[in-house]
Formats: sequence, structure tokens, C-alpha cells
Amino acid sequence: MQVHFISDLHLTADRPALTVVLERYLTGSARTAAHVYILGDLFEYWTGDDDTEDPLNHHVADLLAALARTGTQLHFMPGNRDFLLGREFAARAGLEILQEPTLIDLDGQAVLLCHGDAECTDDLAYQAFRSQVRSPAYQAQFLAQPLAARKQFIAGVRMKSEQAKAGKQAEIMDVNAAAIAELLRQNGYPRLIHGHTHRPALHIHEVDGHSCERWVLSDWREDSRGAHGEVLIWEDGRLNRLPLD
Ligand code: LP5
Ligand code: MN
Repeated sequence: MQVHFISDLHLTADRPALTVVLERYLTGSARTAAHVYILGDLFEYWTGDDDTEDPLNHHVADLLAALARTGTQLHFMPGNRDFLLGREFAARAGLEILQEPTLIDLDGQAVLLCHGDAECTDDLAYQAFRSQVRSPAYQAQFLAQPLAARKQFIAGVRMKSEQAKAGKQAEIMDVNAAAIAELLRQNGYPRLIHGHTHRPALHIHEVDGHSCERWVLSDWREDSRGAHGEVLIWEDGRLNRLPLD
């Protein structure tokens, strides 16, 4: 049995080549997976499920739904950019929305899944912003606004976030080791898989005498190599990274 993990695709109409990589993956190697877990930031940003103006949203829903129809189970965990993705889009795309964090069983081994932003606890400005925008009352008030107003607000947040990041030290934008240790402790010392930081690596955390693997997923991007991504694949009791282009 294969189980796949991807995150941080940051799909946008501005980078169509990334959607082509996704299309090749979903019609290719994803077909051999029993489960595909999308661990957040599938989209560059998400305005609300009623944003039906953007053809990209329909196209991605159709691609995911076509894979779901072949029997592969699709799971989506919200990222810091697409946490407003809701039940309507999930139903269209054949996705199950997961709570964060979620503990799964892979051939008898416990694996914990999260996006990764909640564990960046040194980034105090981000955590303050996060608790505000993750409040259900704030989200309901936001989603009640007209689409154009929401788009304008998000454009402002994206600009402010880029300015803020330019002034932050790289270390504070990574996960905090104590936050990871606490997460592992609370969940019975599993293996951990997350994205968000765009720093693909395998780390070992020694917590209370347990040795826990932390797999950080790669983001998908367009650079001098062209558009490319990566999927982490569980098969025969081990994890392997498969490059996608
Ligand atoms: O995503 P990434 O990795 O680039 O940066 C994140 C943190 N930034 C964010 C913001 C998103 O990137 C962009 C917004 C996506 C749309 C979400 C919808 C929101 C609508 C409201 C819903 C109810 O998550 C960044 C972290 C970085 O990860 C590393 O972990 O540092 O955090 C910031 O930069 C946040 C700033 O420090 C503080 C907040 C600035 C925003 C202020 C809002 C004022 C709005 C004014 C609008 C006119
Ligand atoms: Mn993220």
C-alpha cells in the first residue's frame, strides 16, 4: 500500500506551470496511492468557497475529483494560506477535511500530521495574527463580506506579511524545538510529517527517551529548473521522496 504526502503547492493562476505538474502527478503516480494527504497551502491563498470566478479553482477541483473517483482517498489539512477552504469546495473535489493535528496509522506505525505554522512559536507577530484569523467569529465576519472586499483585504495581508518576513530572522520562521517536543509528547511520540517552512529535511527529535522522526515536506516552485514539486511516499514500511516535474 502506498500513502502519499504533499504540501505547499501554492497554486495560483500566476504560475500555471505548477498546476501542470499537479495534473501530471494526479493522473500519474498518485493513481497508485491508497491515500493522498495534502498538508496545507494547496493554494497561494483562498478567499472562500464561493470564489467561483477563478477557473483555476474549478480545474483543481476537477483534477482531484477525477482521482477520488478512481478510489484514491484524498485528505486535506488547512494551511496558513488556505484555511478558509470549506465543505463546499471539499465536496466538489472529493476531499476529506482533516483537523490539525491528525494522528494516522501507517501499517501499524503512528504518524502525526500538521501544516507546521502553529509550531513556529518564536514568530510572535505571526502567532498573534494566526489566533485572530483562526477565530470562528472573525472568519464568519470575514466570509460575510463581498468577494471583492475579501480579495482586497487578502492582498493587504499578503503585502504586510511579505514586508514583515523581510525583517524577520530566518530562525524565528522555523518550528520551535520545544513546541515540537510537546506535540510529540502529547501524541505518544509518533513520527511527524509537516510542511510550511519550505525546508525539506529529516530531523530526529529525542523526547523523553523516545527517538522521533520529523519529516519536513518540500514546497513546489518555479525556478531555473522550471516548475517542480515533490511527494513523500510511504511504502513497505519506509518513507521516500519522489521529485515531480
Ligand atoms: O505564507 P508565508 O510562508 O509566506 O508566511 C507565513 C506568515 N504569513 C501569513 C500570511 C499569508 O502568507 C497571506 C495571507 C493568506 C490569506 C489568508 C486569509 C486571511 C483572511 C482573513 C481570514 C479570516 O500567514 C508569516 C510568517 C511566515 O509564514 C513564517 O512562518 O512569518 O507571518 C507574517 O508575516 C505575519 C506578520 O508578522 C503579522 C501580520 C501582518 C498582517 C496584518 C493584517 C492587517 C491587514 C490590513 C489589510 C488592509
Ligand atoms: Mn504555510
